[in-house]
Amino acid sequence: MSRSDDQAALLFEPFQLGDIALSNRVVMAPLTRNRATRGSDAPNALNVEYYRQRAGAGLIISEGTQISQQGQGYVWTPGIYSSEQIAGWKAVTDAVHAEGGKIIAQIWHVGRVSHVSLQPGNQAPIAPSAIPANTKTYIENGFTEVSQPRELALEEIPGIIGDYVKAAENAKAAGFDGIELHGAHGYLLDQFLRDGSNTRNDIYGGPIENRVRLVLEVVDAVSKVFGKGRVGIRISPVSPANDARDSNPQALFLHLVEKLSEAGIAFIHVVEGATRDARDYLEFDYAPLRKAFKGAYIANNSLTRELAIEALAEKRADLVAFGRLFIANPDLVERLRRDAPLNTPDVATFYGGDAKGYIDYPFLTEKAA
Ligand code: 8OZ
Repeated sequence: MSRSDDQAALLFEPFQLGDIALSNRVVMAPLTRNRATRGSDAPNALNVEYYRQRAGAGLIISEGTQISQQGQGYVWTPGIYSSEQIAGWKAVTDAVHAEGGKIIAQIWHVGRVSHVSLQPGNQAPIAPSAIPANTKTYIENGFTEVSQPRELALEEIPGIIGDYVKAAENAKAAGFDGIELHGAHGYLLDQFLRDGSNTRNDIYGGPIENRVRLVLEVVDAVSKVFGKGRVGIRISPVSPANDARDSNPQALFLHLVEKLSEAGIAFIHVVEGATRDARDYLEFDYAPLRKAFKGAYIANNSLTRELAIEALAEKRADLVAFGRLFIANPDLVERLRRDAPLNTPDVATFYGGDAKGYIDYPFLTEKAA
């Protein structure tokens, strides 16, 4: 029996994530699918079915969900700021709970990774500094360069924190078990963290202690809504996603994680390496983050069954998150349990479209069992 067979059982142990009781240690990572209702950006029946099918995960983290129209960066991503959106999400969380699953909302502000056509009044997207990201987004008629952002005024920051609080209240009203702040992939919070995108000279810019300020203020504010045992954050220390750059990610993220540990939130969710790509992209030591944080550590990025088991066995992580494998395998937990073959994800249907490539991936049949 290989080490992996021997220790595979670790994946299926129950786990207490802060105040959320999980039935196993397999997490469905947040996955942008661009299938919200056109016009309202509210979740719909198709989205309900998609999440319901995947409720076997110990925890589902919803796709990135914008906290305001200003926080939107791609077409047809769902929001959590209108009553229609809250009602749409309520149907999703009800379906997941009816299947015995748990689901938290990933709340998201894209900052500079947006396009004027998605912004209220076609205005410039906001950012810590007026530095454009060298990245693309997609709008109704296809891929496009992101727009030139404007620098957020100091006086506007309480309003942004207020939008996060409102989103957390809405997530609670929609029946979510908690929230994950999207602090990764070069979006607003990550833009504030990094000196490649934050050149402010007020209390939100400059030294690391200042650049982490917004994240920590948002963490505290949303913790008051949900309780810190139901709050976590996703970070991607070295991922180049959306032109995220920093001169010293090791020092930045160690300091951030120490502060997050003091804040007492339930988890950090760490995208290790380059998003959807090499896990060893750029040198980075994740062990100090794990050590510095007293809550749970969720490991993510291009994990296989083997790598996930290894991470749990070596105690490098408490939970393991899979993205693309969950797109193609609604019953991923069952397949991992049986070490069954996995369906291959179809990249062409990842973003936008209909039921095809969304809710039609086959489950294991009884026969295959
Ligand atoms: C893929 C396409 C659009 C957005 C992320 C929310 O990278 C995203 C995203 C992924 O975190």
